[in-house]
Amino acid sequence: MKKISLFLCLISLLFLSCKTKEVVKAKSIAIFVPGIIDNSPVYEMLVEGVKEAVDGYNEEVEEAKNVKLFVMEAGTNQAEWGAKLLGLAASQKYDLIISSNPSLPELTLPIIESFPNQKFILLDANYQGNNNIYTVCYNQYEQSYLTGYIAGLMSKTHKVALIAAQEYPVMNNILYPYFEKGAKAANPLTSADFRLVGNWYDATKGAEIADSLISKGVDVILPICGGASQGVIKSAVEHNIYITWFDNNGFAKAPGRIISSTVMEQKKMAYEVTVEYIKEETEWGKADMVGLEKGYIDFVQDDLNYIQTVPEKIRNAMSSLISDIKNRNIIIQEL
Ligand code: RBF
Repeated sequence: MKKISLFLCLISLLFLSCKTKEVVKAKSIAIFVPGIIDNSPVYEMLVEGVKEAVDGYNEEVEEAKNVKLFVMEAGTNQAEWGAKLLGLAASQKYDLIISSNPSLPELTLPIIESFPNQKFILLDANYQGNNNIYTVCYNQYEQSYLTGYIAGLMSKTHKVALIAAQEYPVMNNILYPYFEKGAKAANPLTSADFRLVGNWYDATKGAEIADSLISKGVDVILPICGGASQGVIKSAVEHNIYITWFDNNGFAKAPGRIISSTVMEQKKMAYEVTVEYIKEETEWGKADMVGLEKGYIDFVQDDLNYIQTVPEKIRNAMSSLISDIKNRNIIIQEL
């Protein structure tokens, strides 16, 4: 009798321990970088934010509950992104794939059809109503307008330009038009040129385009071209013209030449959405929109390089425009 009850006891212990294991099943996350991390602020911030959230969580919990993290750099050949993303989902190793790019929702939809358990959090993207996807989109109307506005105020030749890596809907419908709008609002005489590198990495081509724009009188350039931006900065330094920087704080890249940093708080956002996911609080199917008012778009005003490079009068004009947008006295464009 004693033997039987010992046996039953052992069985129930075994059962309990299996159950406990099931409860603590650790989550696994993959970051899908559509491009290369280096020199792409949006991707640098994405990876930093997710890593910080995972590391912070793992420090607090027992090892069995540790969230596993894998980073995939999909590279610059965009034709391969779909297959690489599909490969990640098909491995069924990752509960969540987190990424950042406006073109991502389109790539995930056929994958979700085949792998209905695969969840995606997509930043810098906008897609509503699919229960496997949660997106966050930044108000880039505000971000581009503010950038154009300071470019227009600082240009002495009244010729500014945007050098883009490639054309895409957000670039063609928001980033360039609102950069131009801001520049003209600052000074109606301003013209805003638009040039394409053709990829997100070629710094030599970036420098060539900048050189040619400068030879035509352009004296403020906004580069949105990943690694190619390095070439644009090099040219700006050589010719003593100005750069307006986008997405993160770029003042240190060329002190005295960078006149603004219009940032998206993607690191903070990546951190927050990862924590939310780990806590199982993600609002699947939702598309969040955030801008200046909520603090996820910002214009850096306290950097010493900004204060030293931009005259006080122009800094005051920027400060009052920013307050007007925050207080909704001026609405650039609702999302
Ligand atoms: N931004 C980068 O900084 N690096 C990239 O490699 C990059 N690749 C992109 C590829 C595609 C197809 C699209 C639509 C956008 C890409 N972006 C990239 C731009 C990014 O999503 C965002 O629009 C800009 O960083 C401006 O905020």
